[in-house]
Order: sequence, then C-alpha cells, then structure tokens
Amino acid sequence: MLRQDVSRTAVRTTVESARAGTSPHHPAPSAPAAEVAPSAPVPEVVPPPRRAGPPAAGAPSPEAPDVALAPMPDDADDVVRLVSPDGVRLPSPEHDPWVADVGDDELVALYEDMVVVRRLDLEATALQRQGELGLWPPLLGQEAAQVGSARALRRDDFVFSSYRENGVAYCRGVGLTDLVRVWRGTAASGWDPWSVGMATPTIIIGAQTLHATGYALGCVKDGVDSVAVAYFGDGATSQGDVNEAMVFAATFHAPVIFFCQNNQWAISEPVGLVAVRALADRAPGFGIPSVRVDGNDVLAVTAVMRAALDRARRGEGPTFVEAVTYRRGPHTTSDDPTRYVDAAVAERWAAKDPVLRVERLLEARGRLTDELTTAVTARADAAAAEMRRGCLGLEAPPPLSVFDHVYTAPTSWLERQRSQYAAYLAMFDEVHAADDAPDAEAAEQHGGAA
Ligand SMILES: Cc1ncc(C[n+]2csc(CCOP(=O)(O)OP(=O)(O)O)c2C)c(N)n1
Ligand SMILES: [Mg+2]
Repeated sequence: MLRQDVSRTAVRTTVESARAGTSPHHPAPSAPAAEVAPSAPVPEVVPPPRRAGPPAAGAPSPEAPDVALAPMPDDADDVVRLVSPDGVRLPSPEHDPWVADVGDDELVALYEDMVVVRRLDLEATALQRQGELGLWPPLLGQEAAQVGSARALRRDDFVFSSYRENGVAYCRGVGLTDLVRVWRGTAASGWDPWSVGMATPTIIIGAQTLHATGYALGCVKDGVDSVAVAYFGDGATSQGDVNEAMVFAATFHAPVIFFCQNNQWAISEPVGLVAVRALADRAPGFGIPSVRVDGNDVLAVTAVMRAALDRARRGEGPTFVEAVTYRRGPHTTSDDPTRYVDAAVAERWAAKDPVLRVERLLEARGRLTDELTTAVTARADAAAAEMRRGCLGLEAPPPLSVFDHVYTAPTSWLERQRSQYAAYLAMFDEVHAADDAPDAEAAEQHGGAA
C-alpha cells in the first residue's frame, strides 16, 4: 500500500506507539515521556543515548556528544514481500497483479541475472585485490533490489545512479569492460549514456536525484511517457539535493521514481543515525507517495517498481520506493567493515540473501535442477572472464587527454592549465633523460681509477 500522507494524527499515533514500544521505528523509552498537550507541536521521542555494535577504532572521542540511534530495520514487517526468506510465495491481492506474468521462466531469468551480477561483483572485487582496479564499490546483498527494479524498466526510461548500481548497469546493457573502466583509472567516464539509457554514475551523494527530476520534466515537455529513475542510498536521503529534487518532483508531477536502496549503512554510519522513522515516511511530507519493499525479494521489488512506473506514465507523478536491504560487504574495497559491523546482524542478513531466496522458491517448484545451476554458473563465469579480459586490456590514456572533454570548445584558462601541466610532465622526461645518460663525473672517476 502506498504511504500517502503523514498527518498530525498519524504522527501522534507513531509517537504514542513509540511510548508503548510497539513501533518498529521507535524503541520504548526507558523513562516515561513528558505529557504533550494536544495542541502543542508534536515533539520527537528521543530514545536513550546508545551506539550500535562495538565501538569502532576511530570512534568519536568521549567528548563528542552521543546520539540516539533508531533500530535498524532488521525484521521490518511493514514492507511489501511476495517471497519469504525461506522461499515461500506469499500471496498479496494488491501486488500480485503486477507480477501475474512472472512465471517460472521469468523467475529463472531474474535468478540468472542476480547470479551473473553477483559473479561480476566478486570478480571486480578480486581484480581490485589483485591491484588491477584502484577501487570497487561492492553490491553484495543488493542484487534483488537492483535486478528487480532495473528489469521493470523500458528501454526508453532513463536511469541516474550512484556508484553502487553495477547490477542496474548490467541489466541496462552496459558493456562489461565499461563497468570497470573508471575504477581502473583509464577513463573519466565509463560509457555512452544514450546507448543504454543510463547516465554514468554520480559520486556526489544524491546529486543524481536532481538530474533525474530535470530529465523527467523534459520527458513531460517532449510529450513522451518515459520515466526517469534516481537510485541512491539511505545516507543520501539526508542530502539537500535529494530533498530539493523531491520538492521539484512533487510540485511539477515529474515522472521520476526515487529508488532508495536502504542498505543500512552510509560508509560506517548506520541508518538509525539519520532516520528515526522509516525513510519511506519522509516522502509523503513532500507530497510524494512512497512504498517500503523487501529489497531482498526480487519479485516484490519488480511489483512495486512496475506500479510506480505505471503511476508515472499515467501522469500521476513521482513515487518514492524504499528497498530495505543490507550491504553485506564493505562500503568500498578501501573499507574494513569488521571495525563497525555487528557480526550477528550481518549473519542474520546472510540468511535473508536475495539469491538464496529465489533458489529456495525455484527448488520448491522443481525448477532448480543441476542443468539449470550448471548453465547459470557457466554463464556467470563467462561474463566474469570477459570482464577480466576487458579490464586487463584497458590502456592508460595519454595524461594530457584529461583536458580534452572538459568543454566542447577550449577556453584560454584551460589551455593555460594544459600547457602548465605539459611543462610539469616534461620535467619527468628531463629527469629520466638525466638518469639514463652516462654520469660524466662517475665516468671520469672510473677512467681515472683505471
Ligand atoms: C556530497 C558528498 N558528501 C560526501 C561524500 C562521501 N561519501 C561517499 S559514499 C558516502 C556514503 C553514502 O551512503 P549511502 O547514501 O547510504 O549509499 P551507499 O554507499 O550505502 O550505497 C559518503 C558520505 C560524497 N561522495 N559526496
Ligand atoms: Mg547506504
């Protein structure tokens, strides 16, 4: 069901249930909360200060003010879910019609996509560990959120993503070598956006939501029913850009979907630090209906995404989708999550793995045969091998090419920077030349000694 409206009554209900300890987003406070006059502004209930998990190395100093953390949505029951973690199909009169055409064959195709995406992600992580990539942002655990949403799109829809949506990029048809180009440091940008309907990733957290909203407004002006999708994380929801994008999208009924993958971490900061309520609850405040979906359930993600796309195409404006999932790996290959992740929580999420879930469902339906797993594994291995080959074949461009595509036409100050940089690089040539030349003094000494 779409979350349409957060009225004062609804807020009060949440505050009251928080006091009673019945809200999934608010733990019960240890001391009774102060009475609130009905006409007074509703204050937020602040749980007692605490920190999740063991203190990380580099944790805040004792002087730093402690903060209240909302619980992580571990077992959120307010999500749309069509397949349980143990692979049982859960009927839903509201959402089943959106996936009525997803039979066993279509489920197998989604399964194959997820296996391939996971394999590519692991291969890229290995490439980084072997020194072939500078950095990689793993998506382990987020395969269903990415594949389920991306496969619901039409070719003429357009994706604006962050750095972690390599599964989405795969589904859009981005070339396997193109996935790693930037991370190898051989290109400033990975692919031609127009050929795949997906912009190259935005590293500036949340900025792509503005791009998506602008693109969506362009679609309306062009009279087409294409939809723009902005992918971003839980941490990004606190950025001004995301909030500004939602204001514009709501005001102008932009056909844009705000697809938030709540993987529960923004680097080492837990989502509870920035969200005392469900992230999906923010959107109705902007006038944007929202839906919270089990992000590890590929079928449920497909259903809510199709519904959101349909709303947008019918001119009903934006939808905010919160896909509740879990980042099972590090933030990037430069991160060490063992310093801040509670191992027990991570283990619980491993049991809710999105790929395992579909395997269990297919197994129950007699479709998980040895032939299928062999074929899917072979496909995934072949994709990984192709990506590795492509990666190793990438050559570093000439250093001065960094200036080539800054603007369509050169500017005088860019030209000046270019020549300054060329002079700087030439200094290394001189040093090398000097290194290579026979050392006259040494030669003299050598000759003298002889
Ligand atoms: C504007 C901006 N601020 C800070 C950063 C540094 N930064 C990189 S990733 C990240 C966390 C993002 O977390 P989230 O939005 O949850 O996405 P996730 O990495 O979990 O996919 C931050 C703060 C940045 N890239 N851009
Ligand atoms: Mg995150």
